[in-house]
Amino acid sequence: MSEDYRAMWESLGLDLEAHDQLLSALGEGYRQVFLSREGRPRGMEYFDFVMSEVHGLRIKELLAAKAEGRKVIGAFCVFVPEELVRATGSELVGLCAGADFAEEEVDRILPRNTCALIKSAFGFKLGRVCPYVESADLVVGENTCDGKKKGYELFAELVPQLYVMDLPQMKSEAGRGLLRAEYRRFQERLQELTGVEITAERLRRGIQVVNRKRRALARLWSLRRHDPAPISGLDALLVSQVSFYDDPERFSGAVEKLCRELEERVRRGQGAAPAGSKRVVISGCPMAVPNWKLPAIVEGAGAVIVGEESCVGERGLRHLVDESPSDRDGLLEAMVERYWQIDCAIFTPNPQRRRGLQRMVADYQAQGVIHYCLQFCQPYQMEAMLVERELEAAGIPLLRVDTDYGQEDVEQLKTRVEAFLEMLG
Ligand code: BJ8
Repeated sequence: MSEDYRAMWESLGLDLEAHDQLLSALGEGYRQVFLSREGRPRGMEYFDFVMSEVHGLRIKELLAAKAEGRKVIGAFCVFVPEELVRATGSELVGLCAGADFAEEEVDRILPRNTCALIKSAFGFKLGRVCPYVESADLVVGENTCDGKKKGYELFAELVPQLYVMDLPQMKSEAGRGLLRAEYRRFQERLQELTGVEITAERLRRGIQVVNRKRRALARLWSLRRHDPAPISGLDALLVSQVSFYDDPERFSGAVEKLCRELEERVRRGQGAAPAGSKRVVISGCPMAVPNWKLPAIVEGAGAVIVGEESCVGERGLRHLVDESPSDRDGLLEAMVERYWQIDCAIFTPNPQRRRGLQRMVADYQAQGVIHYCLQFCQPYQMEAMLVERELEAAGIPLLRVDTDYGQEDVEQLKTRVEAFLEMLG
């Protein structure tokens, strides 16, 4: 990394030594999981480049945006609407992390039975190794699971400005009204923070930019229906992960280019794994960078992951916002309509998620589902029981995996995954 970047990280208050360690572990993990694999689509070079610059060039861009007077907003949940953020000329970045850091300090603040996703957000902040959180003018939390909801009270002590969005827990009319009211309140907060009035034109433009990104991702996912699948699950997951950091226009262009290449691969019958490989869908908690443990095990065992029923995947990134309403309220309502379809396990009851999962299994011609939960994630761990029951009734094999960010259980997971793949028809 150039000296230029070191000065930039120093200006953000990062702990340079700890940050060096993080980058070197991240680089090594990336080499092992991605760069060492043969036959990846050429279009993945863009995403490899983004990852190699994830704390470099992208941060430089965000700081340049700030120097122009624009704002950077950090968030932990796909319910935070990027359309509104973009309508103020601001940038939205995901803050979830997929690795343990500063564990001792985290254990002094959070209960031990907190999921790894929440612990790592605290660890990256306490360890001063995340340039995204340090660049953020406003961090947005949300009332979803209890761990996040209460965790934000403590996180508020660590960042200059934390805003918490209330979210419904039931898909009722009242719940929808709450989402609408909260998006209006967020709109107000963004206008106040940026001094930019969100007009219908600005909001429509924000919606168009985000729709393009989601359309490109949907095109990519639909190509995974083919046998052989033209892209590995690891590469497809990486693309979804990058969508939370990258410039959205540039990202959409890169995904569209990748899709053109994959369409050509489909025509030639070229796959990431041979035709007839076992096909699985992964369902459950979101996987943030660099959490590639389970997909690497599954694909290392010769199967191909053809879909992610996850917020870093279809659950969080599918569905478009209607761009046609003429006024701002109409566009905001169209946003509510789109976000209302996210079937996160914090909703009760949540039968839509199970239906959506079964649809994915059929669409992607998957032979089984691996249900992935982070330990201590009550919403997804509890819901796993219902998912398992319904899939069993539908004759779809399911493997339940509860794990964390550690590497201690890798061998055990390999054995379980291999046994599961063996029994798939
Ligand atoms: S819409 S999935 S991004 S809340 S793993 S922190 S649930 S204890 S992440 Fe999520 Fe929004 Fe829902 Fe999606 Fe809690 Fe579970 Fe931890 Fe989790």
